[in-house]
Amino acid sequence: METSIRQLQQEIDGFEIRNQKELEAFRLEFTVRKGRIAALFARLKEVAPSERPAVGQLLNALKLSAEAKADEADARFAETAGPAHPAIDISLPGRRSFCGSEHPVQKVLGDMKRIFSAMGFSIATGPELELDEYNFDLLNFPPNHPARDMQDTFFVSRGQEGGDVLLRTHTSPVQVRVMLDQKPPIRVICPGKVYRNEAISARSYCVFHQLEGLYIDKNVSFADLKATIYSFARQMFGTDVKLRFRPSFFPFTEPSAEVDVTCYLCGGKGCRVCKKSGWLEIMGCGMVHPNVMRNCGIDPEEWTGYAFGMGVDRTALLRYKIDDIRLLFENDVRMLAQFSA
Ligand code: 2NM
Repeated sequence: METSIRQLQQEIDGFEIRNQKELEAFRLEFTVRKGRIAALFARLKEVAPSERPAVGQLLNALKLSAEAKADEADARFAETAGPAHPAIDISLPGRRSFCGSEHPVQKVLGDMKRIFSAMGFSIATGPELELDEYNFDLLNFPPNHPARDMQDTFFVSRGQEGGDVLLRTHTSPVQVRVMLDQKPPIRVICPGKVYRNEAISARSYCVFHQLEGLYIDKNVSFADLKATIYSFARQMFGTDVKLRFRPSFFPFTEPSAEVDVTCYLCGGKGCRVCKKSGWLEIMGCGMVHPNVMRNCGIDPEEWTGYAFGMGVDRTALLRYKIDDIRLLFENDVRMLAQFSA
């Protein structure tokens, strides 16, 4: 009996407990009610009565040392690890994943792109970080034009070799790149983000979206421009809208015009949105200036072209009854979720 006790003591002392699993195994083998220590206690009745007290003491010492070893290991793990069984309720329903939706600006841009694509325009894109040369010089902006001012344009670095770097203020530099790259006939639209350094309010923001178009071919006339804009406006704003072309000025077109559409909210009767005028301004346009053609390697004696440019965000605000342009750029899912299909 005493030999058995000594052997078991050696086994207990030699048992390595390095983790919860091993601690569990240790307890199952030695200290539980049907463990090996309890088995030795059960054999106590086989011992001669005169020796029982002494053997009993040995057994008690064995039991205490095993329990102390287990408690020591337990305390050690409690310091380093969390509970053996983390509080996970596997009966809880899982988190629902949610589906995204198209941004209102992209919905409007999508419609515009579809309409012009059906008319034979291809889509061109370009960098948002531009060179002064493409954003202004080649587009016939005079050196001291106010748009080149710090107040209007975000300059990223000035005095770089190759010219000032800026955030494009319109998508026209994309059209410049197309003209420099391709021979006419050219028929492209250029959608994208543009940047202006102006005061931020509910109606204007430092970033917005534009879609510009360019058509260059033989004998392109202002009548072609008007027909294209008419077709676009009827598809975009409704078959019964009327258009109004007002003379205007842009450095890159001559002649130039601004285009109004009869207010599609009040039908032209006059409301708060059209400021009682019955008209909404939708774009600027004109015949591409011969200087721009020449700057981009196209002979204005051989080719003519028209160009137009429109804002996208204002149409999105009107169509979806959003009252602050900043909501379009905050990416708040509570706002975006309202435009899911
Ligand atoms: C507008 C209005 C009128 C325009 C001109 C050109 C280019 F590159 F051909 F010269 N691109 N975009 C243009 C013309 C843009 O936006 C209000």
